[in-house]
Parts: sequence; C-alpha cells; structure tokens
Amino acid sequence: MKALIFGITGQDGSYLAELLLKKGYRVVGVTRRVSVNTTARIQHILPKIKIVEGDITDAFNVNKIIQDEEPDEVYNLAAQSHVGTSFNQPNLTWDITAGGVLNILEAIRYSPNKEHMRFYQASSSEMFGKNYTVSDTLNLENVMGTVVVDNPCSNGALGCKKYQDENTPFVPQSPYAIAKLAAHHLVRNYRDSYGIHGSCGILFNHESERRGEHFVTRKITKWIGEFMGWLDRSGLDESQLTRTKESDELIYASGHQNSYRKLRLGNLKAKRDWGHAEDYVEAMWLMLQQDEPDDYVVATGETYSVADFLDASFRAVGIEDWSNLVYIDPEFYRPAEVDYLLGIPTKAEDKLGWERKISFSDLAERMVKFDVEETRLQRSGLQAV
Ligand code: NDP
Ligand code: GDR
Repeated sequence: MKALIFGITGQDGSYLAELLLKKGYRVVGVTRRVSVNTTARIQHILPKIKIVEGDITDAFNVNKIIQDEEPDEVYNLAAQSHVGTSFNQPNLTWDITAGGVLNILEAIRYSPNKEHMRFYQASSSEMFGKNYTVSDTLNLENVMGTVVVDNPCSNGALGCKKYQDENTPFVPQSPYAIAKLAAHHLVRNYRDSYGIHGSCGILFNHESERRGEHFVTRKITKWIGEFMGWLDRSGLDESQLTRTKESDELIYASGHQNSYRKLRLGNLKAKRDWGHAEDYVEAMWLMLQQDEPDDYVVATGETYSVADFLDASFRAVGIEDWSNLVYIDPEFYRPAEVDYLLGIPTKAEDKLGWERKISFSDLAERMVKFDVEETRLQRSGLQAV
C-alpha cells in the first residue's frame, strides 16, 4: 500500500507517517519550499520515506503529484492551521485551507485510479464554533466512563449536558473555521457527485511534544521548560520569587539581580476537549479502512479550560500557584472566541473501534517533561530526541 501525505512536516503528519511505516506502507510526503528546514519532526524517518516538493495551493502541481505517485490513500493534513493567525491572514487561510482541498479533490476526480483511491480530510471541531447540543437525557457518565462535564447549562436544568457530535449544526467563528467548513462540504459533495471515497475526521484539539509552539498548550509547556531552566541557572527555587501585581510583566526573586518575563496568554476561560495526537492519527487511518466513506467526531468526551491546563502543567513541576507567573495580554485575545468544546466520539468508537489512550493529565505531564528535558539538553549542548 502507498500513502501520500500533504502536511507531513506538521505535528499530525509526523505521527501519521510513523504509524503508516509501522503498518508496512510506502509513504510519500509533500513538503513546500521554504527558506528554512521544516523537516525536524520527520528527521528520524526521512530515510524511510519519499519526499516530493509541492504546495497545496498550486493546482497543477497537486494534480501532477497525485497522477505520478498513484497512491492508494491520500491524507490531507496541510492547512494554515492557526485560528488566531486566520484573523490576520484570512485570504491566505482561505487559499490553503479551503482552496487546497478543492485542488486535491479535482486531481482525484480526474485520476484514472479514482476507483481505488481513498481520501482523508482533516476537518475540525472549530467548525462547531459557538454551537453545541444541549441534552438533559444523554447520560454521559454511562457513555464515556469518567467524564468531566460542564454544568449547568444556561437553562439550569438538572442533568443538562452540552456537547458536540456529528449531528450538531456548524456555526464557525473564524476565517479558519469557515475555510475548514467549506472543505468539509466539498468532500461531502465530491462523495455524492463523483463517488469519491472521501472521509472527514472532525478532530477536536490534539496536542503533543511535537505541537507547534504558538498553540496554547505547547506555549505553556515550552515556557515552563525554559522557566525551570532559568531557576536552575540562577540557583533559585520557586519559594524565593517575589509576589508581583497582575499588571507587572516580570518575575523577580528576592536578593537577585535577574528578572524573567512572565508567560503571556489571552483567554484562560475557553474550554477545549484535549487529546494526544498519537491517538488521533490512528482514527484517520481507521476511517480509510472502512468500505464506505463517512465523517466522524474524534474527541475524548472531556472538557478543560486553559486555566485547567495551566494547573496540570505547573503541577507537573511541583508549582501549585501559577497566578504570579502569568500575564494576561490582550494581544492574545481573538476577535471572536470559541468558548466551549466537548466532543462525543461514540460513532468513532462503535464503528471504527477507536479509543483514546492518553488522558488529559498524562498529556500535560508528558509535554512538560519533554520541554523541561529539552531545555536541559540545550543548555548542555545536546539535542532532545
Ligand atoms: P500543523 O500546523 O502542525 O501542520 C500543518 C501542515 O500543513 C505543515 O506540514 C505545513 O507545512 C503544511 N502546509 C501549510 N500550508 C501548506 C501549503 N500551502 N502547501 C503544502 N503544505 C502546507 O497542523 P497539525 O499537524 O496540528 O494539524 C494537521 C491538520 O489537522 C491541519 O489541517 C489542521 O488544521 C487540522 N486539525 C488539527 C487539529 C489539532 O488539534 N492539531 C484539530 C483539528 C484539525 P510547513 O511545515 O511547511 O509549514
Ligand atoms: P485552537 O487552539 O484555537 O483551539 O485551534 P489554540 O491552542 O490556538 O487555542 C486554544 C484556546 O486557548 C486560548 N488562548 C490562547 N491561544 C493561543 N494560541 N495563544 C495564547 O496565548 C492563548 N491564550 C489563550 C485561545 O483563545 C483558545 O480559546 C486548534 C488548532 O490546532 C486548529 O488547527 C484545530 O482545528 C483546533 O485546535 C481544533
């Protein structure tokens, strides 16, 4: 079997490539020409995969790659994937995140191998935006095992639950989410119109040690890693830090010259359903092993706020109270926010046999440990693996 991955240099692309290699696939990855090397996440598997140069916004190029490679499975993970950036660069986001998908679908539509080719599109929980389903009958505790449910809903009904699943209508809140929704509908339309075997994974947030450094989880764990390095270098421990005002942007230590820049964040109240990327790429592959194409929610069934992630991450280095270490910066607030995401993956569990293995607290702990170790290795002139 041969798989073609658009977006192989990203977080998910790297884990998916590893998974497919383990399953015996020949893997071809598309990378775009950039002025710096972007293959850090796949460096360790480069000898085992084939790399072709391409950009998803170039229709001729996408078409040529698909006709030349004749893959059995095509995974599209390429996107301008940062929601905040999409407000600043909506045109670019549209061209890559929506237009790029159309280019792939057209290439598959006219491929002589269309009948044998299967396509995965990376849809997103951001498409739900500000919408959720309210149920006072669904017993999430029974469906999901241990579940953290945000309660009560605005109507205050006892046992009222808020969640998103495949039946929740989409109300996207950003140029990114709108582009993803356009792509999602294009896949459905090409399935209905031309019989293309195209499936969309509506994936909720998934993070990892390889997560991009501008997403909130990695921004937090990376900062913690560097901060612990600063404490270590300065011969300090947390108890020596001086309590500062919220408006103060720096951290000081009593009797010490140095100061350190606080972790700058935006909205800490937003809630997300966070899993680990390694679990989620398995669901992508499972979708393409089904006889019939379909769309699936992939999530954990739990929701936590950004503040909860801060709690879990700081706890991993023994810090209980982080309020003195975080500075709230309006720069990181978005013009429109998605306040609440909690996905119900029952369909993926039942039909695909998918299950998530890594819990929220393990996720935060793994990321923090990795970043603490990475800082330590950088200081000693070595490199983390
Ligand atoms: P990343 O941002 O880590 O990776 C995005 C990938 O897209 C990179 O390989 C990037 O290449 C590539 N890319 C960007 N623009 C182009 C272009 N014009 N042509 C070709 N390649 C391009 O994202 P993730 O791995 O986190 O996510 C994978 C996909 O899943 C994305 O589509 C994302 O929107 C979606 N998604 C992610 C979720 C998550 O929580 N992680 C949840 C739901 C959906 P380069 O290295 O050159 O920048
Ligand atoms: P999200 O992820 O927008 O959910 O999109 P991100 O980590 O960027 O934001 C999550 C929440 O944290 C709040 N936040 C901050 N976010 C960032 N990036 N930086 C900050 O400093 C900060 N402070 C608070 C945000 O406002 C938001 O509420 C991710 C991406 O991977 C998408 O590609 C994917 O489709 C969705 O997840 C599902």
